[in-house]
Amino acid sequence: MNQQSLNAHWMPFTPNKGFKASPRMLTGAKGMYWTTDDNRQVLDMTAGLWCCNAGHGNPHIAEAIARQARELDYAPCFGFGHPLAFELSERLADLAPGNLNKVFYTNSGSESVETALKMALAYHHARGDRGRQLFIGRERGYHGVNFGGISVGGITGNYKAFGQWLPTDHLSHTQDLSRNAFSRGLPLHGGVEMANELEKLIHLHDASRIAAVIIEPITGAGGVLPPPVGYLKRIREICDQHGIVLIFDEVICGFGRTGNAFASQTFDVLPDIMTTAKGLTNGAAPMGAVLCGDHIHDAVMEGSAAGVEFYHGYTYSAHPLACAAAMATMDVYEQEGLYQRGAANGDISQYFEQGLHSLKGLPGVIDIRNYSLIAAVEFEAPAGKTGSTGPGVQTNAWQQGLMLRSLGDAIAMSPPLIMEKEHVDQTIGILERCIRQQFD
Ligand code: PXG
Repeated sequence: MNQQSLNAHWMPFTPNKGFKASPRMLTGAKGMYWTTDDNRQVLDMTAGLWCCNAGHGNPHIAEAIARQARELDYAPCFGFGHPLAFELSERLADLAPGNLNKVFYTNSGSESVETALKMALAYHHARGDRGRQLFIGRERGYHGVNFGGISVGGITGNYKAFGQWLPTDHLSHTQDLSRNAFSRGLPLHGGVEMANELEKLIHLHDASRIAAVIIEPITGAGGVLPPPVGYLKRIREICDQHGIVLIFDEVICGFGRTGNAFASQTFDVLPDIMTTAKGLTNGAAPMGAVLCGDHIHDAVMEGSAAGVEFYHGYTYSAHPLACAAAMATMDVYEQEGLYQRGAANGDISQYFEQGLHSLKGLPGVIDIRNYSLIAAVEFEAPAGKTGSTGPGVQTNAWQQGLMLRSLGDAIAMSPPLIMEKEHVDQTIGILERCIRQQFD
């Protein structure tokens, strides 16, 4: 590709000048591997952007999308329906835990988050509890890039140029290297104590003003931080005591990443509202879904005047092609046993964990953390704190045939759930070399 043809595309979350000076082009993908424009095979340890949980190029998913495009390419979803949207909703409700039985469709994780925040407000509003307008997020939380999401999110770069326009406060993040560095699985220390910080925020703001707490069960883009033991349960208890809606953002955790369909099942904590996207269609079509408890839905239905009950929706909500992709994706997850494949105590997760922790002691490595099939290796920050160390390792790994995700001074991995031991071996071999090359 010549330089001219690279100019028009303003790329998202990308150092555009750097990319255009040295492009990294993906031209194909199959199973665990990308094909590049210079015909290399690169191992995908990121499942794209945490979304291709069944690996790439699954024929069942591809055929379902093609078939649907021929049969019903588009259907308006305001005041009209198409059968697949209802079938998919029933299937998702069956898959989800507890009373998360109502499904609202979006086109992305960011839109799922906005939808969930609005659902929480609509719920309180419908019940006459209209003072509840404030949201509690968490430092290092990533909830997409729309204005609600960047307000409840806790990643400075995402809002410093744009502001945080919703009334919010934030819990502290849960990383504690002094006590929990090199944890295998959930960190053991500080869970309940960290969750109790929510009580302080409630005391400060008053429960009558707080609509919802939104957190990722495992912080993803903020650095992969599995919750310390007891943390999520304690957050749930405190929300219950104070009538606060609990939203789990499962955009990354959902669809098998933690060894169950959803992390709320893995950690046995039921939220009132759950956001999903990414793995819902294996990344093959843009789609998100918000699942809410019957109590949330019913309160809005009962508390609204005749007519539209929830003034919200997208032109492409429940898009037929996305619904077809999601149905086919769930067939694949079920048939290949992928929801459970990454169980924390399962074969492949254990092998991955052992491989990762064998990197302990390498120069520059200050933490390794993992849960099920999500992991991060963290490096010393660069001297003088200019720039970060993750991008160097990521670039070097890419050149050596491995795609990782760099997150500040860490690199993250969230492989497709079809990963085999040979892929772990390949990853650890390249990663070790890259770490030595960067820090020795
Ligand atoms: N919530 C969570 C928990 C996410 O991880 C979103 C919402 C937003 O989803 P959309 O589909 O609007 O992008 C995400 C997205 C990274 C990275 O740096 C992570 C995400 C997206 C892009 C990059 O690893 N997560």
